[in-house]
Amino acid sequence: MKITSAAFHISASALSGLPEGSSPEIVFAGRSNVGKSTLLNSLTESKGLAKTSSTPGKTRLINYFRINNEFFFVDLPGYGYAAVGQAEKAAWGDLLSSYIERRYSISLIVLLLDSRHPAMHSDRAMIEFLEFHEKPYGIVLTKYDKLRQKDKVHTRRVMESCAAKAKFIVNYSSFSGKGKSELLAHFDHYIC
Ligand SMILES: Nc1nc2c(ncn2[C@@H]2O[C@H](COP(=O)(O)OP(=O)(O)OP(=O)(O)O)[C@@H](O)[C@H]2O)c(=O)[nH]1
Ligand SMILES: [Mg+2]
Repeated sequence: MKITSAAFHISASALSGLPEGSSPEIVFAGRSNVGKSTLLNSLTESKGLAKTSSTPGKTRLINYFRINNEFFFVDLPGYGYAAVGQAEKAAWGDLLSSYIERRYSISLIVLLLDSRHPAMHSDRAMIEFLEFHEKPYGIVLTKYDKLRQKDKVHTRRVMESCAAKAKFIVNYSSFSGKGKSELLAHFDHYIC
């Protein structure tokens, strides 16, 4: 897949605010600060399209980006952000789970995991959730530029064992561009 255009479309804080219609959606999910928004910018080669920050909790809404005038990339708020209160955490959790469970136009969920800590409790819970609901998902191991050489094989093995139904596992660095063409090639299978 080649990305020829990318533009912000809409932000929503509730399911009722999501776009109508049946354009397919490729959704980026993962813990806060794992690099979802940076990955979206890297794929679309547009630096400021999705807002990024070194402080967790930057993305707080469901953000839609129109790609190639054909489908959407969806940038989700991260889960597991410690600094928000319990009530807000629960509300986000409800919004994310009901979005993933009920939104029929989702054609692929890309679950981002930090390659240095790939199987944290909240990530395993997300994988279980996706597998239980039989959602098509693939894994991107982010910040691969920071992973030590000696940990690479271990990280891969851990992922293969705990994400049995993942359609793919891609090593990614938004800084070097590693994994980008591989990931875009996977997307071809989900956008007709
Ligand atoms: N070294 C390295 N840092 C990265 C990479 N991708 C993202 N980062 C850094 O990770 C931090 C978080 O990036 P974001 O893209 O804002 O993370 P997010 O998952 O969207 O976070 P929330 O919006 O809080 O859920 C930023 O400081 C990025 O520069 C990468 O591939 N390599
Ligand atoms: Mg973000």
